[in-house]
Amino acid sequence: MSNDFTKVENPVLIVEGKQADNERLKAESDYLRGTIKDDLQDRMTGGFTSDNFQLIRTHGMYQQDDRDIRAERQKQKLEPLHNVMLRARLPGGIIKPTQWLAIDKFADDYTSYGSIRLTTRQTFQFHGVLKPNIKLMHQTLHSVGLDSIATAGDVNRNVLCTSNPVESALHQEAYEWATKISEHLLPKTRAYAEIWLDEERVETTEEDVIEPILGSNYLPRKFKTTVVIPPNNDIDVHANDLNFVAISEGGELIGFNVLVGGGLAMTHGDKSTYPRCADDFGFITKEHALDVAAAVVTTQRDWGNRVNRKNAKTKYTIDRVGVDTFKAEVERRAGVEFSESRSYEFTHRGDSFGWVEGIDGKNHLTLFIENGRILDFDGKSLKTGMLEIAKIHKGDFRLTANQNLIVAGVSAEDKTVIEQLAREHGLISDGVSNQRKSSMACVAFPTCPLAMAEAERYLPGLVDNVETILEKNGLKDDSIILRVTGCPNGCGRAMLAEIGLVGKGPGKYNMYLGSDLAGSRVPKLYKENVDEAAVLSEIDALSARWSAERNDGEAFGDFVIRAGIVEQVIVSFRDFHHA
Ligand code: SRM
Ligand code: SF4
Repeated sequence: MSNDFTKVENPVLIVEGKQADNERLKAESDYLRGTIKDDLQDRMTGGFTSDNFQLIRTHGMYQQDDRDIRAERQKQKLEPLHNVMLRARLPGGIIKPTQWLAIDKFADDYTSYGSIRLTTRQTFQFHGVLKPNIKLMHQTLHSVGLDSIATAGDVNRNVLCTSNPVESALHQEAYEWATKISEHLLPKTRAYAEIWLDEERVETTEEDVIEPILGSNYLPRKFKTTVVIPPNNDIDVHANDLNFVAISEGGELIGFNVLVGGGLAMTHGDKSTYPRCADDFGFITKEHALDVAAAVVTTQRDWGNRVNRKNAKTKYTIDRVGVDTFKAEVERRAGVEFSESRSYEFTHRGDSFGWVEGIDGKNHLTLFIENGRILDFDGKSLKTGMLEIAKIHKGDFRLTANQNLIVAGVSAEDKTVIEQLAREHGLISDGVSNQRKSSMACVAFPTCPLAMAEAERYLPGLVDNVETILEKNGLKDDSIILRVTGCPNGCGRAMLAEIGLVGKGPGKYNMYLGSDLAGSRVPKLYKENVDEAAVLSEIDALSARWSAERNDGEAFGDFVIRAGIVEQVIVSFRDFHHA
């Protein structure tokens, strides 16, 4: 078989109708340039106008304003205090100490929140960068070998890789694949370099194919890819469009099982939207990874719904055309046949905190960073601590997909001083409960324009209360995977939690129960539109039953299903009903 990425117009598989406005703006954008360059010079507004508001996303930025002060500014007849959030591209989450020094300084000097925010997709965000400083931000990143290309918008996003610090050779190879896949699927337009780095434009002719993989209209919707090393599903495969599950023999990578079509977002009240687990297409040897990645992306590019953005992601395309049809098209385009899936098992998610020694003899320290927010708090100078570590650290840092950070590759002689710095600055504190370490929230207020309820700012206090409840119910050292997202877009991956709280309105959440430790199933709606008092009283009652009735070692999510508290949802996502 030979590979063939050319577009196949199969009318049956293309959704007819008036295309979404985003399709027009991508088509008219001159390969993501728009008029961003001119807009940057316009100081009458702190924001970006018309299509540029969307187009800057493909350069890794979102226009935002601080929602805490929005009403006050409106009263004063001022425009919202526009600024941008930047999300860096960091395949596999690896960042060098020298790079850290640069981003630390930029966060201090040019962001209004002064923080570095680690995300659920292994990278960092700056919040609150004003228009006059945006170009400098990209140039600063570029000067240390970083960029923010394609971390947002209708493209393939930052490629994740399991942060496995122990099996160094396997991790290294998986990480290299994550980097190669990221590069392979990146937009090829020079728009980013021209706008932010002042690169001269090289004129092209009509015959030149600028975007051989993404196409001139890019993808119908965002697209997410991972490389995962079982047994740790720390990157949550089922949140992603395309996953390469590393299959190894004797510690050596031989290939990947390919899982396609995961995604978590939904819209309250719209039953055509739902979370969905990815389907296993089968095994490929590793040399086919790039062709298969391109084949999945181009199939989604050509068959994805460009009429209704709410149903545009790969998960909906697969449900519409059928898994077998989608898979056969991927095989045809890649010139590869999937063989039977190799066996593997995910047993857990999340990070293991503290020191571990890798098989290469190096030491790795995983730090718990609550909500991924690196900032100097009262009594916990996390940002200064990270800066001090970066000044002396000779290895690298690895951001995890759970908003935490690994100080990786520490020699035996540097262990003591690094641990001392981490303790001095509150980056290690012995009193953090297992429950806190198993809890996660998305950003939400004040920066996220889509937030319906608090998440990051709400989580610490919520966990205080849950800790008290668990202790009362004899579960002090136990934990429940608890995740909060401020709206049903699901950035904190509540739809893969044992208890997922999904924002419905101020102080109100839908409560979902029943994912498992490995993250192999989506939880089910249990209570709708509940406030904190109701959430806590439910957690009290449910955890008391779990404590009294659980089988030996039975996790909370498994218990609620066995006890009939909620039904199990595994594969039938078209039957996933929500309010
Ligand atoms: Fe997300 C939009 C933050 C991971 C699904 N997400 C947003 C925006 C940019 C709001 C917006 O569109 O204006 C949020 C910015 C908040 C802020 O102020 O920083 C936002 N998403 C985040 C982050 C920072 C949450 C965090 O606390 O870490 C994560 C950044 C990831 C990264 O580094 O790339 C983040 N977002 C996710 C995930 C989880 C994942 O991928 O593992 C999901 C669910 C998985 C999925 O895609 O199905 C997710 N975000 C969304 C969606 C819904 C997409 C959809 O399919 O409909 C939106 C809204 C949209 O795209 O229209 C969204
Ligand atoms: Fe914002 Fe909603 Fe994502 Fe939270 S889940 S960051 S509220 S878009």
